[in-house]
Amino acid sequence: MALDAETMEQLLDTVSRFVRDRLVPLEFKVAADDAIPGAIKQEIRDLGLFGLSIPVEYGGLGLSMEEEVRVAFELGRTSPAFRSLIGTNNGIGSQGLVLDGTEEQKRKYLPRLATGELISSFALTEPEAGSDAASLRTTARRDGDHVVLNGTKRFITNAPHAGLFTVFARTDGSEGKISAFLVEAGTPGLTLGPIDKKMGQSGSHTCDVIFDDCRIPASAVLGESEGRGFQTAMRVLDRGRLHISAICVGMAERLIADSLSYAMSRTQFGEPIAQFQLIQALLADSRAEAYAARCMVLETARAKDRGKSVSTDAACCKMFASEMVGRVADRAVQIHGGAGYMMDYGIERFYRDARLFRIYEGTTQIQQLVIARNMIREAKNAA
Ligand code: COS
Repeated sequence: MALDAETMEQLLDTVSRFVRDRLVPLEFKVAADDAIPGAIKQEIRDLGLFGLSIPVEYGGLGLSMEEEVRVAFELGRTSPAFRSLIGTNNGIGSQGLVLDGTEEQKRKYLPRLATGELISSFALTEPEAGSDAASLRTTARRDGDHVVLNGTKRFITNAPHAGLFTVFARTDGSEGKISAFLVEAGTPGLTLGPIDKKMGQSGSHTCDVIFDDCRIPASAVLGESEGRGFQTAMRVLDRGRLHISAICVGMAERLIADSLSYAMSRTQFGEPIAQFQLIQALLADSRAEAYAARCMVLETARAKDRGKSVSTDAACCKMFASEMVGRVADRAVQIHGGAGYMMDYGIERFYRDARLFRIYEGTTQIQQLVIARNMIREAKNAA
């Protein structure tokens, strides 16, 4: 544990109150404006939420995985756009640096990521390389003391706001293996596409990142050596998948609370609908599934903190929790009936927002593949 029990409880209490009192009341506005108010961004910075997972020596809170997922349970209880704002700095945008960056690279960027002064993005996905991340085509050609990047990255979360990109590209100096590069916004040859129009998660932004003869110093390769980028990406995703799972749990718990409260106040056939067993079944199924996901996430986070490799279990969590919140959101719409379908109640917004969880940081099908492949490998190793 990074924090003592009392400090951790205080942090959870602060985040929980911040979510309830400051963020939840803004959900409709953020969705309508497709933007998080500047004052709220500053409050999020002041709370230290950009640096949850960044080590203390670089200005972050340095939370353990268990502590991080417990904070994520709280953050999940509101529109995911708020979480997305801090998501890349805590997850896929910073963890490559934390895991594999040189000391100089960490000192240069992590303190500003921890405060939220700098936003980071993880540029892996391409138009032709989504689930098959290893087939990416962006190239990194060595030219003296420089590297020249060419290619297009797609659906890159927070790219419109990012000051730093971790870019995955195929290097000629490492027999076509993938390397990760730290590229700053404003570098000539780096341009952004228009902001994508999405099904949900308004207030969180993605866009293409285009490299056209973008020259960066050769020292911008993440870590000491070329050719290790794919492993870095996979390790970053192992961690990110746990964080996303915890967000799914938080959202499910929020939807269950809203559904219960609606079912207890909405009267039909002369009784609150919560009295009807068919509604009770919907509530109970959601509660049991959310509880199962919470337990899985905590158990896997604790195992990671003990130093265990959790690639398989993190994939199990991501698969189960993201599918679970999809079912819970669907039941929440059903319990709310016509009101669940109307924009004024906000439930349909969560239903759309939740859909992304089964897709990003590895689709459900990719999690299945990771789980089964690891099972087969372990069985072969044990034989
Ligand atoms: N940790 C460390 N290294 C890992 C790893 C992990 N969790 N998973 C794989 N690797 C390593 C392997 O050990 C292998 O290393 P060597 O080349 O040294 O042997 C290398 O990475 C390639 O692994 P593998 O052969 O399994 O790669 P594949 O291309 O067959 O498939 C999947 C890998 C499908 C699992 C990967 O492409 C993936 O996760 N895809 C989804 C991508 C994703 O989540 N995209 C979302 C974008 S970010 S929002």
